[in-house]
Amino acid sequence: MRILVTGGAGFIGSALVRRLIEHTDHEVLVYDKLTYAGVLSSLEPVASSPRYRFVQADIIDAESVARALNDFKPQVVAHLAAESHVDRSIDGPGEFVQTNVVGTFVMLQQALGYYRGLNEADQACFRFHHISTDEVFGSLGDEGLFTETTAYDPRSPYSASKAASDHLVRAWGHTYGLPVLVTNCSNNYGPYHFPEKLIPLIIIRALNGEQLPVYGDGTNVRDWLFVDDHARALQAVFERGAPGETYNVGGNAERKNIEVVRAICGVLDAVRPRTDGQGYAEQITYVADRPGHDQRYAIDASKISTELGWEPSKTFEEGIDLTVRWYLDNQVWWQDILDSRYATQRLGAAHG
Ligand code: NAD
Ligand code: TDX
Repeated sequence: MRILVTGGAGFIGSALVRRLIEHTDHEVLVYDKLTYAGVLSSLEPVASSPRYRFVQADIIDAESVARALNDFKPQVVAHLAAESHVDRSIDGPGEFVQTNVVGTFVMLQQALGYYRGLNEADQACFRFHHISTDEVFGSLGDEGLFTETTAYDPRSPYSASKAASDHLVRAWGHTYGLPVLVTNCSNNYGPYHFPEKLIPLIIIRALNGEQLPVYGDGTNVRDWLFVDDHARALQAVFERGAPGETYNVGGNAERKNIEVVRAICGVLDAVRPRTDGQGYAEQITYVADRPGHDQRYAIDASKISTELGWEPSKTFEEGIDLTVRWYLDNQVWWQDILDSRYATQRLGAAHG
């Protein structure tokens, strides 16, 4: 198949593209604006493949989107391009509305025009797969899980913009008959994760001898999924998922933030001990909470398991060990980001 991946230079998009080029016969066109979060070196492992192409463009630019669709003629649009960081959405929500809401609207309109121009057989194969988040469901207490029918209750500018885009995608399915798929996934982690997010930020700051900032009391819970498992889920959904359906994707790996930070410190203590004999946990510092900080997210992933046979392959302990070792072995990848784009400073705290 030919698969157009928006946001393919990002964390999850690049994992999907590396998987599709390395483990399938599919052809891939990455469509990416290369914002601060777009990192071309994440695609270096597949850049020389004849089945891989790249175009630098904005999803808000309807003409560029139409050109990419008509030139590449994809069977699948995997739409991952988004502003993705909750803290940045607190500081500057406008970009989130532009890219996540208006950008998704442009993608839908252009995909619909392209779809209508296909013959019947090609229409039957076409899928518009929208990649979204569990944050649209809001925040859980100690009990319960998000299912595909949980009511939407987004609470941050980021999750509100993703919720809006999910609604647009489903509306284009119901109203215009565009064959859409939606996936809502929990927190991803793994190699090539941009250093603004908790796990890479903690690894890098630990290695640099800096404080490890834990928001609030560190009891907030996230359900962690290794990014390659998410890429495998996305492939299962656009290859075998039923049009119009939503699938929740999660890692069955709920951890409090403080447990995540301590787990990273534990791996580092074993693999790269501090030279002064102290443990990395000495660097943990509780800091002012994120404004509107959601307490707990947790996914019930039984639908994708039962219907498409997908399961996460890694435990959190295996995944975090692998991830810490990847950051130790790939300092060139993240040092370049620290030097040129973002140096792990606090974001999103000013409005608390
Ligand atoms: P990311 O921030 O790492 O990457 C986003 C990519 O989109 C970047 O390459 C960026 O250059 C590109 N992009 C941004 N604005 C664009 C625009 N206007 N036009 C074209 N390209 C643009 O994000 P990620 O963590 O890889 O997330 C990918 C998708 O998955 C997002 O839609 C996000 O909401 C969703 N998601 C993320 C997670 C997570 O834990 N990271 C979990 C669930 C869902
Ligand atoms: O320095 C930090 N200290 C800290 O305690 C950072 C950056 C975060 N945190 C906390 C906030 C969250 O409770 O750690 C948790 C994880 O934070 P992030 O890595 O910013 O992720 P989160 O806000 O949970 O959102 C992520 O998962 C869902 C992605 O960024 C989203 O794109 C995805 O939709």
